[in-house]
Amino acid sequence: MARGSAVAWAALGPLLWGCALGLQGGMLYPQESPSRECKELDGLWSFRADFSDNRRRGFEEQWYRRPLWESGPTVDMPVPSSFNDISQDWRLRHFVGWVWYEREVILPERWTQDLRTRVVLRIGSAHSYAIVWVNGVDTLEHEGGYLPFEADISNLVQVGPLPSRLRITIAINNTLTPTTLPPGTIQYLTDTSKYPKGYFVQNTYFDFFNYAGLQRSVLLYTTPTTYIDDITVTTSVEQDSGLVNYQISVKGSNLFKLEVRLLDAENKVVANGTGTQGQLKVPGVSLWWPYLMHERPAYLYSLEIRGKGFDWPLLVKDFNLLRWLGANAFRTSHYPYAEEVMQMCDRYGIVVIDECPGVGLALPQFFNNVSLHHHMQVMEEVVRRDKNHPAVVMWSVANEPASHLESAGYYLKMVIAHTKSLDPSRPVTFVSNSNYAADKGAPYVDVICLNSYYSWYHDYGHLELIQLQLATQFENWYKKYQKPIIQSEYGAETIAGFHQDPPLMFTEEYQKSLLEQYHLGLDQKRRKYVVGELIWNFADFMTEQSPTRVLGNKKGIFTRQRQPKSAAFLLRERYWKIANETRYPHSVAKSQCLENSLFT
Ligand code: GCB
Repeated sequence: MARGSAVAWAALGPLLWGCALGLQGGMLYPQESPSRECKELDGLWSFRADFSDNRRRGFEEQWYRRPLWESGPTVDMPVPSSFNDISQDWRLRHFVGWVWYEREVILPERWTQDLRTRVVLRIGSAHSYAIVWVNGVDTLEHEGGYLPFEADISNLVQVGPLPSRLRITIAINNTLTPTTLPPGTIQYLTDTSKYPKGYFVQNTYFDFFNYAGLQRSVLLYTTPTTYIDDITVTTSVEQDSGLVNYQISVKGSNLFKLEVRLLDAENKVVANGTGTQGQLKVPGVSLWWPYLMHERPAYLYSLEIRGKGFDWPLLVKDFNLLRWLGANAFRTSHYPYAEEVMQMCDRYGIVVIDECPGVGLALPQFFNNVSLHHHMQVMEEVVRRDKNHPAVVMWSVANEPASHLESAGYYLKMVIAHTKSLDPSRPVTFVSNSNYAADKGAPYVDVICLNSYYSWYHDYGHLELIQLQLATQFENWYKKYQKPIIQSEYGAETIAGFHQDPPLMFTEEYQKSLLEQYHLGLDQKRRKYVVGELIWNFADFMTEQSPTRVLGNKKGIFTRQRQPKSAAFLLRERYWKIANETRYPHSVAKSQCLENSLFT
């Protein structure tokens, strides 16, 4: 047992209570403590893609039985990263099928000899289906990228006085099918006058490159054999006191004593408790509050992590840019981000709409029972992982599903209801681009989130129409549902360095003018029922190749290298202005004071 295990939330987050997860066990972020050790396996792994016609040679030849180099050539592959961007072999960039990763590890003797130690292998994410062997033994399988999974491997490593060398083999399949999330289809092209025999392509229905591999950290960690498996924290405020309800799940034994200590940001104990559940009271609490929170829940901003391969320097740069802009929120479009990103949001006071990989639900056949079941399971995994983050203010179960279909209406109703049963304390939404009169999922959401691209995907160049069309959009939706609305996407493709005045599409001037028109429209409704605006997108990002994408999606306010386009300065002015107005509603003259106080 982690003696005196501390429940260390300096921050008070939204309420979450009675979480009814169907999943077995918790998924706490591994942290070192006097009773827990971590061993990160980031770095170089051996790698091979299975280029055989049926992509199954690895299974037929049982590559996991022996070191990978014994069954054929391997290449170096960094973990975490997406394998697509690393090699000069174009076939790997577009590879669909099984890839194999392997890493040997030497374990400390106390991990293998002390039977009171539990050894766990944890994979931060593997996109999309993964099978894991430890020393050739089938140990773990997981479906779905973007979320962590783990297995207790004590039995495999505590096998007597053997050398403490461990071989971890992970086979990952990135194929997207009608029942994966996101879904996709494999299309065989059978006209032999155009395509070689057996030729197929992976079709996807979303707008980002299907990067794959071990994109987040892999690690080993230990716990005692009696251990804390999960913690659920919910909070509330009573006058100037913070109330922290906790529920702790202990596994391995019924014989334990649990001391609970609540630490503040400076590691000072601010409250104590005992037992697996209870309430801690913190008098004179300073509440977690979103950075630059306005009178409305959010003024939001969307963020993309390069190739999904987790990378600290890029992450810190992105948060510096968010602060520079004065943005206070984003949506995890369109899949859960790394846990380290969520921790940064807690620390920097950035509000998050936590979106699952329910993107590309574009075809009727994607709304089937198998997918529905998997989608619910994914929401369980998202809520289990992120429930204790104060930054999370809402769950999003999907982006732009074909929500005009009857079958989609039922499907969304079920996923939303399930998510609410997992976390009754937070609102749930999905992001719609359907017509207000046709949308079958909107009745079930708490907040309406809308994507629209006026004067971009239609009425090309006609910026003068934006205000009218935006007002119509808001009024129609509000009249029908009377729910708060977030403009969850708007923007324009912009190639940095393209200039034209008067503005033409693809230039920096056009992006700026388009945003200005949207902002005029948003300001009309901002103090009424529109509670957020998220520009698409924070930075340019890679997509599949197509005639409408010039080396990826260029709707970023920053380039993929994180340099500002002209619109970034416009936004910076707008966000700081809104922040100052809403923080100091009676003295707009203080225009720079907030900015200065935050940066000195
Ligand atoms: C959308 C999608 C987003 C795309 C964007 C675009 O509506 O939600 O994934 O990247 O439009 O730029 O077309």
